[in-house]
Amino acid sequence: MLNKFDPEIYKALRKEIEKQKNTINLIPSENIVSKNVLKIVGSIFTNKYAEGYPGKRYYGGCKFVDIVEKVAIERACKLFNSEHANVQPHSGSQANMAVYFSILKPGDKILAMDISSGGHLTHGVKVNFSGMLYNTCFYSVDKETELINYDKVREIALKENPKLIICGSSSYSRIIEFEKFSQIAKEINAYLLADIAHIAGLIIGNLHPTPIGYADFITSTTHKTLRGPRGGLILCKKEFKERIDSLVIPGIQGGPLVHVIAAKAVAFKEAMTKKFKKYQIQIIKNCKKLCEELQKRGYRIVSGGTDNHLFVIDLRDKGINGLFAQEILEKVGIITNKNLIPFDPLPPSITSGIRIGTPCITSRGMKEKEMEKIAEWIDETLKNKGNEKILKDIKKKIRRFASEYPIYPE
Ligand code: DSN
Repeated sequence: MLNKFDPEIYKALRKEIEKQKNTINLIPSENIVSKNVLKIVGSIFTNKYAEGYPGKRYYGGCKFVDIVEKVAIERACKLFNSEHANVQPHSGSQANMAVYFSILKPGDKILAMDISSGGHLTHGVKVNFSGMLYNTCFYSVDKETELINYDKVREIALKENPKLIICGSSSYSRIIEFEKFSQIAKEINAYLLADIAHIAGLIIGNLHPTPIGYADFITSTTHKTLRGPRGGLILCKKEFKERIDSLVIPGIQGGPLVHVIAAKAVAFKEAMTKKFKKYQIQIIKNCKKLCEELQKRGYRIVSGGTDNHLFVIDLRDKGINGLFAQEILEKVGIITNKNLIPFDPLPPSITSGIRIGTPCITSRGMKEKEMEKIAEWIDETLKNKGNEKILKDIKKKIRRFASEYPIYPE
C-alpha cells in the first residue's frame, strides 16, 4: 500500500484531497474530472509505449492502444466538426509548438495578443521557445474598452505582414470573433491559429462561436472547460494532417501518453452528452453572477464584465496587488491566481489583478446562490486583510461550506 511504502507522497496526496474538498477553487484553467476520467487516467495504459499512430507503430503489442487512439480521434473530430484531430500532444504548449514547426521557420513573424491583454506564454513571449525562435509582434486590447479592436489588429497585420496570426487567450473574458481574424489573415495571406484551450467546452456547448471553418489550425488543452485529463489537442483541415502528425511524432514528441489519450476519449464522450451542455451553460451563469456580485461590492472588472467562464479583477483602486490578494484569499480557502491586467504597471510576478473562473466550482454543483456567498467572502477577506480573527472565522465558514460539494463528480 502506498501509505506504508511512501508515506511522504501519500500524505501529500491526502492533504491535496483535503484541500480540494475544503476550499473554493476559482482558477479558470483548472477543473475536476469525472470518476470515469480519473479511473482511466490511472489505468495500466500507462505501461504501454506506442510511438507512431494507429496501424503504424514502432512497437508491437499496440492492438488495444490503436483502438483507444482511433476512438479518441474520431470523437474529437465529431465533437468539433473537424476534418482531422491529433490527440497526442502532451500539453497545449506542445500542440502550439507542433503547429509552429509545421509552418514556420526560425525568424518568421507571428502576430499574437500581448500577455497583459490575455495572450499566452507560448504565443511568442520572449522567455518562451516561441519568442526565442520567432519574431513576434503583438496586438493589445483597446485601452478604453479593454476589448479586441479588430481594426487595430488589421492595421498591425498589414504593417507587419506576419506569416501566422494567433487568436485565443488565457484571460480575455469576451467573445473572440474568429471570422474577423480569418478575414484579416486571408487579406495578408497568413495562417490563422485559434488557441481555444480555455473555451473548448463552451464551443462544444455552442456557447461561443467555433473557429472551425475560419482557422487553419486549432489547438487546445483538454483539461480546462473541456473537463478531461491534462493534455493537448490539435484540430486541422485534412490538407495539414500529414504535416501536423509528423511534427508531433517524430518531430517534437516520443511515446504518446496512452492512459491520457484513453482519458481524453472518455472526456470527449462525456462532452457529447446533454449533461455537458447544461454544465457549460451553468459555468457561464455562475461566472456572470459572481462577476455582478463583485461589481455590486465595488470591484472593477476588466472590460466591464464577462461572456465566458472567467474575468479579471483590477485591484489597483483597492490599494493591493494581485500577489497579495492571491495569498490572502488562499489563507481563507479561496484559490485564485494573480493575473496581469491590460497595460499592467506591475510585473507578472506581482500583477495588479486576480483572475476568477467558475469551471471547477460548477463541476462541484454550485449555482448562482452560492456565487453570492463566494463574492461576499472574497470581499470580506480583502476588506479585513489585517484582522486575523475575522479571517479565521471566514476560513471556518468556507471549509464547512466547500466540504458539502463533491470533488469526484459522476
Ligand atoms: N496555465 C494556463 C492558464 O492558467 O491559463 C495556461 O497555460
